[in-house]
Amino acid sequence: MKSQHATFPLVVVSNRLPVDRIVAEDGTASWTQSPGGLVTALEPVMRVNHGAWVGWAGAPDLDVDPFENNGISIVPVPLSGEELENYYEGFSNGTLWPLYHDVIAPPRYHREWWDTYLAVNQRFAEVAARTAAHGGVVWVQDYQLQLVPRMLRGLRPDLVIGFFNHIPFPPYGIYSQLPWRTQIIEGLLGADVIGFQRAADANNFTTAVRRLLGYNTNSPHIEVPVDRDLQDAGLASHVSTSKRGETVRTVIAKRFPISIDTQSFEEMARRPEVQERARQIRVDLGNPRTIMLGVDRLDYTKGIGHRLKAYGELLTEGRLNVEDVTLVQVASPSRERVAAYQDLRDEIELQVGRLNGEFSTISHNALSYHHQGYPREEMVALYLAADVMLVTALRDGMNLVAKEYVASRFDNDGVLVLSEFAGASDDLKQALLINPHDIEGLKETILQAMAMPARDRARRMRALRKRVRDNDVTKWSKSFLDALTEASSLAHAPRFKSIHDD
Ligand code: GDG
Repeated sequence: MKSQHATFPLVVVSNRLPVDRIVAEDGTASWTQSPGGLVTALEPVMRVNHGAWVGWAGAPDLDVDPFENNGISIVPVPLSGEELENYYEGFSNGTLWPLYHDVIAPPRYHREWWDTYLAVNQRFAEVAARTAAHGGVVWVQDYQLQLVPRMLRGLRPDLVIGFFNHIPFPPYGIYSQLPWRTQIIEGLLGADVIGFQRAADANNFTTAVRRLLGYNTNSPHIEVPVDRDLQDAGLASHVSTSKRGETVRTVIAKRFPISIDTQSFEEMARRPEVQERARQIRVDLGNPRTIMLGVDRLDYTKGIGHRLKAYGELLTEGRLNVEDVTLVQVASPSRERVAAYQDLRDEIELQVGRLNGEFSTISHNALSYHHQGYPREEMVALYLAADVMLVTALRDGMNLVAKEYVASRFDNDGVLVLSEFAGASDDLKQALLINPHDIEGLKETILQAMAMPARDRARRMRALRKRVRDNDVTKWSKSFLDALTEASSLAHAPRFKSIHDD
């Protein structure tokens, strides 16, 4: 048990801390901030509020004391190798991930995975409870930690608690498979505000609450009966009496679509060396008329196989020619210890090998495939070089790649082909929207994108850019934190400062 440490008015809790541990050759360790939209968005507000970030440090059995990094207090939660196998690779990525993505892959239900998920969530809740100041705000992130809100409320009824789900929430017919479906719903309802990417996700959640618990709902509000023990002890905050005469807390469940740090992508794209790199990429690819691009974590939800199938058929049918077109696919390594991901890699690489074997010439490759991660600058150069961006996810909470492509195209050029099953399609209506299961439709849309006149490309891109400029990640975090502030003022807790306060 760690000694009592400082407490903070704003605490973010996520599976992974926003820092990476670097060990030098001489064995000395240091920390660097890992790049990511979430930390970029939350950094300013956390600095102003002396915020703390609770999470796992990225290596098994690493037990380090809290420390400060870039003005944010970092509070590590240690996890053993076995816990990571059961809680992270097992329950989070072998059960919840496929279940929440419409069972694209079969979810696996193991009681020992669940037991560890419960124990690890309890540990996160305890660390968060020790870290938050009286009346403070705690914002829990994502599907690995769905039990934390309720556990935390039990430990610290004075807190204002938010939860944001980065992935979809499935329809009840699918969700109801989960043997622990009621516990998860109850876990989430410990929060005051529960955020989802799409209105459909919030609706699915609310339906599950009604079906499983029978609570009164009036979107976006859910009435959650308050534990009588807490009431008697005077510990229940923000309660009212429902029409049925019960004492209830009101929980808000609604859409808060996440975004990116739009400005930083545009700034990077405007840098002369990034533009030069984009030109060089085109030359290195043999100066094709059209460069198409896919950028994804190598994940079965991203529809990479569907994309390759459509592209391969267009080549086979002679409707595309490798002298004119190249598809660059960045498939960054992901969850490599989970069996389904190893199988997916084999399948995709078989497809890539076949297409290149059959269609590439000495001077032109059908596919330029990369199973590696790249620096942000290289990604932006690729976005700038790509005439057509292919986002063909079978199911995706949001899909930030689609927004990053748009943010980078300050030249108002390029065509975004976007799956209607990605949350981003709610906002980015000026993209060419596709159903990735409809291979014929996808093929037609690829050809349409390649043939689109410059004026139409510019018109669509300008409209897309306005959406992404007007709705960046700072606006997202502000609207979520504002909803929490409102909940906190109702609960008579001290209001924490927004970055927009003087
Ligand atoms: C989850 C949800 C939701 C990828 N390869 C490289 C690289 N990336 C970056 C992209 C983008 C991020 O990773 C991927 O974000 P996505 O949103 O596309 O997808 P997930 O990783 O599945 O994220 C998703 C998101 O959470 C946020 O709520 O949108 O639906 O599944 O930023 O650029 N970045 C660099 N090198 C790479 O090789 N530098």
